[in-house]
Amino acid sequence: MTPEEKFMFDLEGYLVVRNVLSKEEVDQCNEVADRIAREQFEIYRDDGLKLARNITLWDPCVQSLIDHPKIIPYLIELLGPSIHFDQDYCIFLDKGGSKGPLHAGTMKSKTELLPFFYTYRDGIMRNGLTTLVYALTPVRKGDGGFCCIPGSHKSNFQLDIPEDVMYFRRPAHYVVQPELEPGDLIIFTEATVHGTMPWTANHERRSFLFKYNPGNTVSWANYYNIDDYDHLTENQKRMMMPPGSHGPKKPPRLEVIAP
Ligand SMILES: O=C(O)CCC(=O)C(=O)O
Repeated sequence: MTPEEKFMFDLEGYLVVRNVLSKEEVDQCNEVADRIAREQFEIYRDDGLKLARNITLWDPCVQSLIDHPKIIPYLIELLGPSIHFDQDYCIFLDKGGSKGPLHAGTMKSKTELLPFFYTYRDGIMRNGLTTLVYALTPVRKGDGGFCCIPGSHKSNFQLDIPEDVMYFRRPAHYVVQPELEPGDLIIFTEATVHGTMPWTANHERRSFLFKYNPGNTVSWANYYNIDDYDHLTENQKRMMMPPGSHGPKKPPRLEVIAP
């Protein structure tokens, strides 16, 4: 991560990294999606939302995104050397589709302790659940899709965001929707308030989401089973270990190997 990227992530709670996937990698993922996605959608809503979980089982090219060499330095910088792969899914949207309103942040639940946080101390950024969104189709200004409130990971007034803004009934200048080319990546901490604006473009939004935690925390209750996968890399195996840091039954979590 460059000093400017660290500055931007600390300032805004999210970052757009351009050209993480090559054209060949994007084409491969789109070809797999064309071939497989339709039978896999767990959610296929009339409004245009299509969502499937465990897309890393679709094809080796999707599995390879778990520890893509270009993302490992970002994960280590933001989560520390021990990383837990929490969950993966795709969000495809047809015109009119949306996954949901603005949500997450650090204070959205008054009762539940969420594993969403952002802190900085002694030169180290520490994040809870951190999400990578790969764009497989273009996202232009006003198309909708991923949006967030930059800087909200540090806001002390998250509970005061008005409901009509949360539900996109009233546009607010502090909600941004990044423009993306296929192969671009958004990295954000779930401590940043974010959501999915209704999709307005004629083409399909295709995005793959990969979520990670520090090695001793978890968000999604279903852990990965390494027996479901062929040819896991060493880093993939390490990141798929159940979360935790101590305990007699637990094999020592090994640090992710930097490329
Ligand atoms: O549309 C997006 O990329 C955001 C998705 C999201 O916030 C979620 O799945 O919880």
